[in-house]
Amino acid sequence: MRMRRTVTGVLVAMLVLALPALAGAAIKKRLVGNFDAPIQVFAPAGVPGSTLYVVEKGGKVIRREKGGHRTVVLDIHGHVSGGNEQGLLSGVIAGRSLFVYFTNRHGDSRVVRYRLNRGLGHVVTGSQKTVLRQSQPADNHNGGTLQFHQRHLYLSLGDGGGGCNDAAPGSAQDLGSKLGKLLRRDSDGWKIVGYGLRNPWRWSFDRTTGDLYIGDVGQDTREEVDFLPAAKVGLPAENYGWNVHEGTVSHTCVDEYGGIKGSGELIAPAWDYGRSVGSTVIGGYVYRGSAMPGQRGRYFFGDIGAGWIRTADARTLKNRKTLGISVGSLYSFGENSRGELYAVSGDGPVYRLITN
Ligand SMILES: [Ca+2]
Repeated sequence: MRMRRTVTGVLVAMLVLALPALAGAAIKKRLVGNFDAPIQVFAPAGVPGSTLYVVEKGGKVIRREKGGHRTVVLDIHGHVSGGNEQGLLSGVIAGRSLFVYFTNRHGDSRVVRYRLNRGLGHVVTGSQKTVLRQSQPADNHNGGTLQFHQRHLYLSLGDGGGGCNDAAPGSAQDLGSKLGKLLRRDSDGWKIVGYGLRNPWRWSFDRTTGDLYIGDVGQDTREEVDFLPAAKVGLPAENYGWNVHEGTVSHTCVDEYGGIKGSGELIAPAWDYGRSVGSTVIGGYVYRGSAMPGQRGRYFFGDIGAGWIRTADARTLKNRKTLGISVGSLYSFGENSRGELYAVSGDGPVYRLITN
């Protein structure tokens, strides 16, 4: 009897232990460090996997290295605005250039390039050059992430704010405006790569395939993740539909400022969701690292309003799973040089996502 009970107990224990393995190893968050309102993290190719550049909303870029050693790479706190959706919002390093995207003291958007020293640890004094100037009619929808991909700098810009694209009326469908766009910097200036975006706060390229994923924050109805295969990235620009379409729902805005414009292919979201699921999508990354082998090829994203983090199949966004972790004030995901994933909380913590 005692033996039988023991055997049964062992079997139950084996089954219980096997379940997490069947479902994929549980994902955990491991604290990297606390920062002052961190808003994004990134790392250029070639730096060690332990090196992370942390963008602080107040105006600093901090390099965090193995053992926790920190260096202030850039400090422009005197030049950025401090509104809710304003500040230093994104950065990226390409070669020895550091590009930063921020709202200046007047609330207008700027992209500035700095030269870095050989060790990529500090900017060279006097090296700054403004490479984008965009006036902002309102303090919200400054959506914006810089990415560097195949020798080009990219930036997402929100529609200028207000409800229903009212602050810069109809900007997202206006091919003469940089607002509500995904932009690429070419040798002869900024080109529109995508339009009809509302507030593409966080977006990324799949570092392996070059596919594009955009988390476009919705208004009152739908949050969406847009997908574009690598072969379509570039001209002609695709149309993501705002403000005629909010996710898969149409005509949520009364004034559509002339409706759909241009000849861009209309791209429906790969996945969109309503208010019962979340309220502010935070676009993430397709995981290409090695620390979470069961997650390779899965797209990680979140919702700052609902507080969840999910994974989904790349491309289709199907087979979605909610992770058993949450990150308060989730402003961004980020990758290190080896494709390991991080989650950034505006409350201070930066976490690495791991499975052990
Ligand atoms: Ca859309």
